[in-house]
Amino acid sequence: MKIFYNEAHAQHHGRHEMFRGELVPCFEVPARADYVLQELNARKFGSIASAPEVPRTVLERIHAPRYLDFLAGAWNEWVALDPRNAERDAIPSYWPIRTFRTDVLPASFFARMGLFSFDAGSPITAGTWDAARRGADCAVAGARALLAGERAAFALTRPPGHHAGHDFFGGYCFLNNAAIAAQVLRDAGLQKVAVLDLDYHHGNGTQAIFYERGDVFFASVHGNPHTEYPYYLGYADETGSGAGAGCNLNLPLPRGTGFAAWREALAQALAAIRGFGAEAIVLSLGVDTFEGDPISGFGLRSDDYLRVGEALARTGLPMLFVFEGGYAVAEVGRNTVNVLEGFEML
Ligand code: 5XA
Ligand code: ZN
Repeated sequence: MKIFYNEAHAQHHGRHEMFRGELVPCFEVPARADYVLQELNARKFGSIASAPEVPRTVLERIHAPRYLDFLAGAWNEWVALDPRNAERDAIPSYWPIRTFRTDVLPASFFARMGLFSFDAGSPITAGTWDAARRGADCAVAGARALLAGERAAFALTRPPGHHAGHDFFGGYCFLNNAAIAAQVLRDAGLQKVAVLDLDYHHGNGTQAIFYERGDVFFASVHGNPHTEYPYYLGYADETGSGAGAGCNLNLPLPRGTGFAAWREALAQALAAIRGFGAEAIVLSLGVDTFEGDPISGFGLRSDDYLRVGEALARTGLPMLFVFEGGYAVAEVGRNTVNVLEGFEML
């Protein structure tokens, strides 16, 4: 398996996020990727490389130019407002919800930060843009590895991506790595691609990006949004629209779900992907389904992730794994690499 590691990931290191009414230290920390890298090295797993830089036009296949402009300049704008801002992260606190205008790009930095986001849990730091951009490079390199004939590749990167939409960040995500990779596969000539999201949280950004398209199937197994983040998307009756009708499958499960029920949902998602006729799968690999995850509520155990990898391998489809969530930091390496090992062993 080819592994593309984002060497710039630690440049994104948020200090605080808004969580249940208070500012708390960020859950999404550089150590997460460090532990995965450590585990890959310990198991002598795959060849680990850095990824070449992709032109911005590749990002623009998924993200709005004005959103990319905002992200690229956000930190400098923030610090220009007050030099003391260099010591604190930028966190949005105003949002244009229903009845407000979103066509106007306000001059105010705070107003634009709210326009391009949906929560206060995703701080922008000095290195956020570089880390996110280099992460997208890893996802693209992984997609290109599949196109070159690799059976599987892994983009080991953070910040994660599946909550990021066409023109918004949130849920610790800024650029939608999985969506960018799926688009690269399509642009290279694959007719049908699937994105399968196994993170605990519904990948609202990925769903929204492909919702009206018939060429990219999106399937997700996740915590029921009635009670779980991101709350406002991820329900079972969202099945796609227009050309994408029937190409979106949400399998929400209640908090407390264990592996037996979870793997049945996985089997259902894989059957749907097979029925769609996907030629490759981009796998949003979050391991916050782990029983010890501090912000999630499923009960998967470390050994279960080996079985997950095996089930994915049985599809026989080329697979690009893209790292997403997982905050039981000390176990995140073992759980993630268990999926990859289960896949490789079959
Ligand atoms: O997959 N998404 C996450 O793990 C982030 C959830 C953010 C909750 N504030
Ligand atoms: Zn998650």
